[in-house]
Amino acid sequence: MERIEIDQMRNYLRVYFILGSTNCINSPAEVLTEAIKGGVTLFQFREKGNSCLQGESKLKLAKQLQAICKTHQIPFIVNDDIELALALNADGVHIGQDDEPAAVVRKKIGNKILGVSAHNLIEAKEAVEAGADYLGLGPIYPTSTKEDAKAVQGIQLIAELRAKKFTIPLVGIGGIHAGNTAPVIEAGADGISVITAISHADSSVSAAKELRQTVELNSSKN
Ligand code: 3NM
Repeated sequence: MERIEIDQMRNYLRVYFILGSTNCINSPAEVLTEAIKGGVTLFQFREKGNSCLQGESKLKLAKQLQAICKTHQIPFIVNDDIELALALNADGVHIGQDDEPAAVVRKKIGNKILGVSAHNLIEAKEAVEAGADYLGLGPIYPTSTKEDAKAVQGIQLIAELRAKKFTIPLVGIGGIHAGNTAPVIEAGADGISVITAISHADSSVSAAKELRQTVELNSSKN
C-alpha cells in the first residue's frame, strides 16, 4: 500500500464524521449508515467517555462500523488505539498530543493514514515532520463533546498555517455545524470534522447532506 496522495486526502477530509457509542441516541450503525447516505467522506471510530465500551464489545462495534464503511468505500480511521487499528487492518489512525509520538506511530502503521491533532504552530510543524497525512485543528468553536478539549482557538491557526505555506491537508474540529462551517473552509481548511452536528441531528442524512453542500460551496470559492 502506498502513502495516500495529498489531493485524495483533501477530498476525504471534506466531511469527516467521528462517532462512538456514547455520542448517539440511535444505534451507532444506524447513525453511520445515515451519515454516509448524506455524504460524509471519512469516518473515525472514537470510543471514549465515561460509559464507553471496552474489550470485546468495543471490538465488535468497531468491526460492525468498519464493515459499513467498507460497503460504502469510506475510509475507516481509529482514534488513539493503534493496536485495534492494526488488528482490524483499519485504513488509518488519529492521535492526539498525549498519545505516542507521531513518528513512532508512523513506524507502527506503515503507510496507513496518520492524522494528528495540533493546537499551535510548533505541534503542527512536528506532526508534519513526523509524517502526518493530515492535521486536525481545534476546538474551532466551543464544544461539550470532548471533556479535555483545549481553549477555543477559532480559525486563526488554520489561517496562520496557510499563510506560512503549510500544504498539509487540514481539518477543523469542535462545535462545527452547517451554520458556522463557511469561515473554517474560507480560512483554508480542506474540510470539517463533526460529532454532534450529525450524531444528534433529527435526521443524520439531512445534517450530513447540508454539511457536505456547505463545504463544497465554500471550497469552490477558494
Ligand atoms: N477533538 P463536536 S474537539 C473529538 O479540539 C474532538 O481536538 C477536538 O465534537 C479537538 O463536533 C472534539 O460534537 C469534539 O463538537 C468534537
